[in-house]
Amino acid sequence: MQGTDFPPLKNDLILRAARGLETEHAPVWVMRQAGRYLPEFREVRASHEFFEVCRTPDLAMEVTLQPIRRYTGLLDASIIFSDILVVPQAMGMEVEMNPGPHFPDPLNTPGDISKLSPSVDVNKELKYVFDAITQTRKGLNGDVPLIGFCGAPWTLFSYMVEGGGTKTFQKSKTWLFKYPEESKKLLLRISDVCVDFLVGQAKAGAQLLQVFDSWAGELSPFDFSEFALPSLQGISSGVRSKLAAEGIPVPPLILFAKGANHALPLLAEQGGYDVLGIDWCIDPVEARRLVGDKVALQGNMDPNVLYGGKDAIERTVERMCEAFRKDRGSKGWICNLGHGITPGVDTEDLRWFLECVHKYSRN
Ligand code: 1CP
Repeated sequence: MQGTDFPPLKNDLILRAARGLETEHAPVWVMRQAGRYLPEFREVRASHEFFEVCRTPDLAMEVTLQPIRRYTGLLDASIIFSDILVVPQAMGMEVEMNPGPHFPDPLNTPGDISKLSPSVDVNKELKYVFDAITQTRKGLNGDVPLIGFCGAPWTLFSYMVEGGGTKTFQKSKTWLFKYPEESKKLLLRISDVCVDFLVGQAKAGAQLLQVFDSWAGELSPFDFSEFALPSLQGISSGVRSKLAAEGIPVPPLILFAKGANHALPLLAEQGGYDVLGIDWCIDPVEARRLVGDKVALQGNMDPNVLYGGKDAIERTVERMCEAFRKDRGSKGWICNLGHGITPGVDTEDLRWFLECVHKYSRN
């Protein structure tokens, strides 16, 4: 909990970049950096179920630290090992991981909302995440900051309604268009749980907080404003006010609304986040033009470039660094991929990516 003595932080690059400040080189981390592309991760997973790793602080810490150890001095942040689907679990839904998410009993109609727990005590249901964060923050020994996270309400809503991953979003969109008022109520209910969950993570020791709206790009600009935006604003304002009420400093808030680059001006203006993540479908110069100086940016190399070999990686990183640094030097950019790293990437190719970022983003 807050007040726990943590080792002093030795690398605050990402905290400075998130506040729009100058950094010696762009801080870099990789979404899904603890994952199946790492042999040491697969080894842990061979003898432990996915949610067992999430629920066991020793194991969650171990896999969170794996990429930090392997890429010593090259990664500027860690992200707690967990999943966005722990929130639907805390709300009373059963979720299996085999190997993708599967909900045996999804929300088929608004009548099913009554199956959710009427109120969620995150300090009880998600205590294991808070414990993992506190323990991992100590285990990091101040080497790099620790990021906490949650899924965005629209993305979680789609899993809860579809019962798993989907290509068409047919069921979740049926809800939006057939039951708009019930959908909005459910989205805000998810948002309230996310607020308490992120507040708890900050109190447990998370030094930045990221909201993953992986399916934001499935919504039209109108529907994004109508359905996704209010719950995203609810999260940023709720986290800020609840932490402030307890006299706890608010960590930088990052929003990654994948595929919703059309919403960058709106989110920079009204989202309430310090950093906006961007995917690879927008040029960094254009993204900066759209958001002005209001927020820092995070991104945005296409993760599949990591399959293109060392030359392709170097050329792409050099171009990306030039674009993010154009006219503003090293201010307000956190380097990352434009989405999570995938299981087939060669660990040495990721190392090369990180080395190139250090080289080409240096002042
Ligand atoms: O067998 C395994 O180990 C399963 C693979 C895996 C991993 C490594 C899953 C299942 N989740 C995770 C960890 C995870 N998930 C992290 C850990 C921290 C890190 O980044 O290192 C994080 C941040 C997530 C977040 C997450 N889970 C998102 C948002 C980010 C994104 O990639 O868009 C989403 C959409 C999920 C759902 C999920 N969990 C797992 C899978 C395979 C999926 C996606 C399935 C689908 O495409 O619908």
